[in-house]
Amino acid sequence: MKNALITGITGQDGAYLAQLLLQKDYKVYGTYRRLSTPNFWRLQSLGIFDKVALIPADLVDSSSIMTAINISQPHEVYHLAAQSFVGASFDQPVGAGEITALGVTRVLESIKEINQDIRFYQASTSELYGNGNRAPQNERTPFRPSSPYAAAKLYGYWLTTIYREAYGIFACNGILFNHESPLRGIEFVTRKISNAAAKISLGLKERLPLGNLEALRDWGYAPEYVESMWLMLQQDKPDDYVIGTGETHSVKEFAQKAFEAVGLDWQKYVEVDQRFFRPVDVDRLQADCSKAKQSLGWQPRVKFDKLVEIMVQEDLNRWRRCQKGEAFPWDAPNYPSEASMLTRSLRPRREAPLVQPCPQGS
Ligand code: NDP
Ligand code: GDR
Repeated sequence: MKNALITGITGQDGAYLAQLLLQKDYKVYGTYRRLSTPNFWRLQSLGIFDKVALIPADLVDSSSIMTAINISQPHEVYHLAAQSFVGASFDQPVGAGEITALGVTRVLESIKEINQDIRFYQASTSELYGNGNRAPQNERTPFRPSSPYAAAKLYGYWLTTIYREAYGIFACNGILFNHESPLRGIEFVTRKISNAAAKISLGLKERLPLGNLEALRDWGYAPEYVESMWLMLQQDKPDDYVIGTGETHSVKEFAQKAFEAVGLDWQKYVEVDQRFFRPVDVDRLQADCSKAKQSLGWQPRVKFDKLVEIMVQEDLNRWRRCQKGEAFPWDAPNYPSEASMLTRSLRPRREAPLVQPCPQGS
C-alpha cells in the first residue's frame, strides 16, 4: 500500500484526488487549516470524511509541514494548497507570495530534508500564461503572469523544476487549465453562475451580478483532472504537462447555458457589476494538451455543455433538498450575499463603511 499526502485536501481538487487515491488503495493523508468553523463539506459530500487521515498544517508554518510529512511517511505528495482565488490576490498580494509562492519552497525543503525519494506534484496553472500569448497554449508557450496569484505560481513552477534538477527529486508541474464541478468554491465564476441560476429558477434570488463577461476560459471537469495528477507521478521520469479540454468559451456563454438549463433567459437576470472586475484580467486561455494525451494517455471526456448541466443540476438538487428542510453540508447557505461584499473596487467609495454585517443566507 502506498501513502499519499495531499496539502489542501479540503479544497475541490483535494477532495476528488483523495477519493481517487482511496479507490486505488492508497492510505490517504491530508492537511487542513485550523479554522473557527470546520471546512470538511466536500469530503463529507463525497462520503470519504472518515476514510482519510487529517493533519493540521498551514503553509506559512514550515514546522507543521515537516510534521505532516513525518507523520504520513508519503510516497507521493500532492501540493494543492494555495490561496487559489485570482481576484483575492489583488487584495492580498503579500499573502499570495507568502502562501502560494513560499509555501512551495516549504514543502519542497521538507521533502529534501526528510526523504528525497518522495514524488512531488505541484499545482501549476494556465494563469502562468497571462495575456499576450497565442492560443492554444502548451508546455513551450512563454509565461507572462498577469496577477499576484500568477506571479506566485510562477515562483512555485520554477522551484519545482529547480528541485528536480538540483536534487533529483521526482517533481512535476501540472499546468492545469480551469476545472470545475459541483464542489467548486462558490466565488469562482462557474459555480457562482450555476448556484445563482438554480436559486433564481426556484424563486430564491433575483439578480446575478458578474464582472467581465467576455473572458474566455478552457473549462473542464475536475474529477478527470485529478486523474492526470496521479498519472504524472506514475511515469518513469518527472516532467511538466498541460491539462485542458482544448475548447474555450466565454463567461457569457456559461451564463447563457446555465440559465437555459433551468428554462430562463440569462439576459433578464445577469447584470454587470464593476466590483467583480479585476485590475487586470486574462483574456483568453485554451489548452493544447497533446503531450499529456500522448505521454500520459489522458484526455478530457466531459466537455462544456455537459459540465454546465452537471453543475446546474447539482445546485438545483441541493436547493430543492434545502427547501424540504434537509440540512446539507455545502457552502452556499453560509456565503454572504453579493450586496454585503466589500472588494477592492468598492474601497474608494468612502461613504461605504469598511465592515458591514453579513446577512443570513446568500
Ligand atoms: P481550492 O481553493 O478549492 O482549495 C485550496 C486549498 O488550499 C484548500 O484546502 C485551502 O484550505 C488550502 N489552503 C489555502 N490557504 C492555505 C494555507 N495558508 N495553509 C494551508 N492550506 C491552505 O482550490 P482548488 O482545489 O480548485 O485548486 C487546487 C490547487 O490547484 C490550487 O493550488 C490552485 O491554485 C490550483 N489550480 C486550480 C485550478 C482550478 O481550475 N481549480 C487550475 C489550476 C491550478 P481551506 O479549505 O481551509 O480554505
Ligand atoms: P480564474 O477563475 O480567475 O480563471 O482562476 P474565476 O472563475 O475566478 O474567473 C474566471 C473568469 O471569469 C471572470 N468573471 C468573474 N470571476 C469571478 N470569480 N466572479 C465574477 O463575478 C466574475 N465575472 C466575470 C473573471 O474575471 C475571469 O476572467 C481559476 C482558479 O481556480 C485558479 O486557482 C486557477 O489557477 C485558474 O482558474 C486556472
